[in-house]
Amino acid sequence: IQLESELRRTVGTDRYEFFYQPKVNANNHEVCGVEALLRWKNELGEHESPLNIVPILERSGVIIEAGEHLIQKACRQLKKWQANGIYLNFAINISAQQLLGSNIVETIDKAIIQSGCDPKYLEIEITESVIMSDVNTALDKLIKLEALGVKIAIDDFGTGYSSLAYLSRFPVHILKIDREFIKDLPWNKDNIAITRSIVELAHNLKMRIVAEGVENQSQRDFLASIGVEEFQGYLFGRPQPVSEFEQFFLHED
Ligand code: G
Ligand code: G
Ligand code: MN
Ligand code: NA
Repeated sequence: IQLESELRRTVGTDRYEFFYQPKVNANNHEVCGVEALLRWKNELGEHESPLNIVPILERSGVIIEAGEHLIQKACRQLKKWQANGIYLNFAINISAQQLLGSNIVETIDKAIIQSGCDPKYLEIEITESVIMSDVNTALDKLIKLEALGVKIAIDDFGTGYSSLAYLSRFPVHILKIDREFIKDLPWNKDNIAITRSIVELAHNLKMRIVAEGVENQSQRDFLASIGVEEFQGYLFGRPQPVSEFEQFFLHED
């Protein structure tokens, strides 16, 4: 309860911050995008993980207002990079309450207009299980979000008991293969088969594939060999504050 009221009290302040993790192109290993990952600073100045924070925000409903500020913050950062000639895909995560229980379409539309960012670089990451929890509402929202010009990514794909054939009815542009299937590649025969078939189906459905949790070169080489377009993971970079991200990944050369 104390944490909840502290989270509520600090909505819209810089106690809510994004760390940025690079996504790299599988062919040339150049940074082609980022995922913005929430960190919340406690009274001691320590960064709390969204794994602890987001469930409390969701339960208390604070996620709606906090999320509006975060979406605005993300769009302002995207615009800032675009104004400096840096064109990266920019992914934000949207929770169940945000997608299904708020006016997310209006919130994102407003943030795009107020920031002046080009929305075709904005990606909305939604987990498969959130979509499957209320298929009709999710479909309605995703169609409206797509109409704003943003891209839709399915996060943690492969864990949520849906099928790709089913998801093909949804406006989905990007599929992120869950870390769980990546971690013991290229040794685990089941996961080899699973990742191969996800990639093949996704490509037939004209979706782009991102592998998350890429930690070593043998994973990277296997994933490249089966046609994955983008990698995200500790092999290429950890989530880090904006200044470090800019310093390490956006240096001009
Ligand atoms: O970066 P980290 O591993 O701590 O993130 C854990 C999870 O928290 C992510 O998988 C993501 O789904 C969720 N998350 C991260 N940032 C945000 C955010 O800004 N909003 C929401 N709703 N979820 C987030
Ligand atoms: O749930 P979502 O996929 O949005 O979350 C991304 C989370 O995954 C972040 O919290 C980030 O810290 C974590 N992450 C990113 N890359 C790696 C990786 O290579 N290995 C592991 N174990 N976790 C990672
Ligand atoms: Mn994500
Ligand atoms: Na994920």
